[in-house]
Amino acid sequence: MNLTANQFKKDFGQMFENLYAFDIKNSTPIQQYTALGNYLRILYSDDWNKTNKKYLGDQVKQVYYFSIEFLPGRMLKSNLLNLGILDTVRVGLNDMGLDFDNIVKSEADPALGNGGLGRLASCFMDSIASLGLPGNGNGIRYRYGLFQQKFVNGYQVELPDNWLRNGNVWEVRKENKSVIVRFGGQVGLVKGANGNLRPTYFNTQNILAVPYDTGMVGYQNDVVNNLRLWSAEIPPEEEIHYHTIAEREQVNKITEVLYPDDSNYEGQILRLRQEYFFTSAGIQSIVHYYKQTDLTWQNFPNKIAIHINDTHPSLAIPELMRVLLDEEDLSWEQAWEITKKTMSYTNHTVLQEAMEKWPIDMLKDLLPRVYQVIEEINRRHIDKKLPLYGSDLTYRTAIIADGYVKMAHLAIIGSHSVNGVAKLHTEILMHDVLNDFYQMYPAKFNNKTNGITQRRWLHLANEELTSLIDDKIGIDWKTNPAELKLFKAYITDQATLKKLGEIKLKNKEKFAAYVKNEMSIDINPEALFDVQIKRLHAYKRQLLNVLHIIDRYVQIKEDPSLSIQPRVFIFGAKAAPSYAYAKQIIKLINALAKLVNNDKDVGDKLKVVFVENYGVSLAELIIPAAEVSEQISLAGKEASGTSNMKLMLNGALTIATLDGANVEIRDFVGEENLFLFGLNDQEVQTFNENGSYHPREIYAANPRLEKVLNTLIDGTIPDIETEGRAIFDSLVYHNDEYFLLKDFDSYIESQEEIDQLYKNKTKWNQKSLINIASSGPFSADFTIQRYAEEIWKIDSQLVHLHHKTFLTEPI
Ligand code: 26W
Repeated sequence: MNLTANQFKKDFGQMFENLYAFDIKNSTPIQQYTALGNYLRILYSDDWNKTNKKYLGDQVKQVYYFSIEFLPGRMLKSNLLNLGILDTVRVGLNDMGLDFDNIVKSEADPALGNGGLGRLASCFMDSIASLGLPGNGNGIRYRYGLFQQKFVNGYQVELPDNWLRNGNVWEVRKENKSVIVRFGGQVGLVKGANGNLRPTYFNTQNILAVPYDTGMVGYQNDVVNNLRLWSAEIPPEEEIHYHTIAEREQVNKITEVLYPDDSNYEGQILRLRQEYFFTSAGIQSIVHYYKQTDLTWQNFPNKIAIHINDTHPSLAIPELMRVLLDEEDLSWEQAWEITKKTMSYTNHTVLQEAMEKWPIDMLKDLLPRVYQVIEEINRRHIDKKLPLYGSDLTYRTAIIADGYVKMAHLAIIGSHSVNGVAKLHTEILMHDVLNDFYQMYPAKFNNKTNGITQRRWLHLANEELTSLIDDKIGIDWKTNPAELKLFKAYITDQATLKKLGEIKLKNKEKFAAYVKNEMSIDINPEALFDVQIKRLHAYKRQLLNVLHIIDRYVQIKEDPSLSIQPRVFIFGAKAAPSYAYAKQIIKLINALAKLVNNDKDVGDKLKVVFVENYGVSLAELIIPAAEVSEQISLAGKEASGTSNMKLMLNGALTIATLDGANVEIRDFVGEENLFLFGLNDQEVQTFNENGSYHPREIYAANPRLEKVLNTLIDGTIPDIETEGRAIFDSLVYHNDEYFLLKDFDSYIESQEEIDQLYKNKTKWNQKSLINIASSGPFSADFTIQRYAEEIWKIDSQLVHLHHKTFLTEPI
C-alpha cells in the first residue's frame, strides 16, 4: 500500500476529529488506538470488498475453516505490517507526538481460544491470506474470552475477560447476513409442493445467528479474506415469545463465554449448543452463498471445501446433509457424496479424556432432526462395512454406541481426509488410536505437520533479529521462509554471532523490565533464561521442570558456595478451572518461586518467574527473550506443539523428548543442536502394556531424586501441605502416570550439558543461529500450501511473480 508519513498524518488527524470531535492532543491512547484501527479498516475495506467480489465473480473454489476457537492476538501491528505501512505509520505517529507502543498496548488481546488449537487456527488465517488463497474462518464471537488469570496467595483465580469493553474496531456486524439456527422441537413428515413427504420441524426454539466479519489481511498482496464469527440473539420477530429474563438469557448464553477446557472433555449441553450454533450458521451461510451462483449441487465440492478443526465442528457433516436433504430435496446418495467430498477433518489430540462423545438423549432432544441424520449415517456405515470387515472391527467404528454419539467417528466417516498435526502424531493415529479406521480407510489418512506464522512470531515480536537476518541474507526469506537457511552461512562470522548475542540480551532486558514492573522481582539479564510456556497439563510435565529446579535449590542449600550457571526459570500457563491437579502444580510453582527468590543463599543463581495471565501478547514478549525452550511432554502425548517452533525461530535451544513436532525439529536442526532426553513413545508403550513401571522403586533407589521429592512433604517448601502431599502421592504411590521419575536422571543430565555449553558464548550463539536458520520449514505458509494442494484443492489467486505461488519447499 502506498502511503507517505505526511499523507498519513493528515488523514489520520482528520479521521480522529471526525470520530471524536476534539483535538487528538487531548486524547487517551485508547482513543488514539480506536481511531487508528478505524482508519486502517477503512484503508483496506476496498481490498476486502474486491477480494470477496473476485472470489464470487470468478467462482473460485474456497475453503471454510470451521473452528470453535481462534486466538488472533492483537491485530494493529500485524495489519500494519501486512499492509506494508508499519514504518510509515510509526514515523507519522511519532511526528504527531504520539506514543506508538502505548497505542499498540491499548488493544485488547482477543482470547477466543484456549491454546495451541486456537492459535494454530489464527496462524493459518494469516498464511491463507498471505498466500493469496481463497479461504475464510468460521467461529464464535464469544462475549467473554478465556478467563484472566490472577494469582492470589499462589493460587490461580479466574476473572472474566471482558475483551469487548472498548468496542472492537476490526469487526463489521452484518445483520443482513443473519440466519436462523433451530434447537429442540419435534420432527414430522409433511407433504411438500412436489407431493413428496418431507421432514418438517415443529415447536423449535429459533435463535438468530448474527455474523461479525473481520478482515484477514494478507502480507503485502492486496488480499483481504474473511473471518466470520457468529453471535446469538433473539430473532426480532420472536421477541414476543420470550417472556422471562431467564428465557432471554438462555439465548445470550450460547455465545457468552469460551469454555476454558483444553484437552479435557466436559459433556455439557451448553457446549453442544455452541457447537451446533456456529456450525449450522456457517453451513447455512455457505449454502446461501453457493446459491448465488448457477452451479449444480454436484459441483458443490468443486467450489467449496469445509475443514473441521478437531471434532468440535463435526456436526457440520449431518448439518450439511440435513440442508441438502430437507431444504434442497437431494437424494441421500447425492447428499452423502457431496458431503464427504466437501469435508476434511484434523485431529489434535490422542488423549482419551479429550475425545468428544455426547449422550444420545442429549443430542436427540437438542437436535432431533440432526440426530436422525446421524442415525442413518451410522446405519448405512454398519451395513456397508459389516460384510467387509466383520462385526468386531465394524462395531468398534460405530458412531452411536454405549449410549453415546462419538464425534471423532462421525468426523472420520463423513470426511474424505483425516490428518494428524505432526509425523509422529499421525503415525500414532494410524497405528494405534484410530487404527480401526485406518484399516477401513487407509487413503483418508495423511499428515500435515503444524506451522507458525513467521510474520507475527519473528517480524513483529523480534524486529531486531528480523533486521539482522535482512542485513545478512536479504528479504526474500519473508515470502519464502525456506531461504532462512541461507543464514547458516554466518555460522563462523564472529560479528554476526556477537550481534545475535546482543539482540538476545536486549530482549532479555526488556522482559526483565516487565518482570520488575509487574512482579517486583529482580532478574539478572545475564543469567540463562529457561522458558516453558503452554497450558498447564500433567502430560506436558511442568512438574518435571519443577523437580529440576528443586534439585538445584537443594544443591545450593547444601553448599551455598556452589558455582553453578545462574538461571531464570520462566513459566506461563493457565489451568482449566476444574482441573484440580494442574492447579495444585500452579500453587507449587508459586510457592517454590517465593522460597527461592527470597533466599539469600540462592541470590542470582536461581530465580523462578511465573507470569500471570499467559497469552499471545505475553508470548510475544517472552519468546524473543528465551534461551532454553522446554518441550518435555511424555513421548506420545503432545500431538505437535507449536511453542517449540516459535522458540526455535527466535534462537532458543530446545530441551526435548521425542514427542510431537520435536521429532521433526530434531530432523531439521540436527541432533547435536538440541538436547534430547527421556523415554521414546515405544518405550512408554511397552511399560504401559507390561505394567512394568514401578516409580516407588526409583524413589527408593535414587537418593538425589528422593531428596527432591521429600521437599514436597517435609516443609522445605512452605505453605503447600495439601498440594505437596497430593503431588508426592501421585508420583510415588499412584504410579506416576507420566513417567517423571523415570525420565528425571536423563533430564538432569541434559540440563547439565546446557550449563556447560552456555559457558562458551560463541558455541552457544552458533547453535542458536543454526536453530533460527533451520526453522523455515515450520512456517505455516508451507503447512497451508500442503493443505491447499493435497486436501482442499484450492489455488492461489496471486498473479505477482515475486509471490508465493513460487514458494519452494524446504529441503
Ligand atoms: C473437548 C475438550 C477439548 C478442548 C480442546 C479437547 C481438545 C481440545 C484441543 C484439541 C486441544 C489442543 O489445543 N490441542 C493442541 O493442538 C495443537 C495444534 O495442533 C497441538 O500443537 C498441541 O500439541 C495439541 O495439544
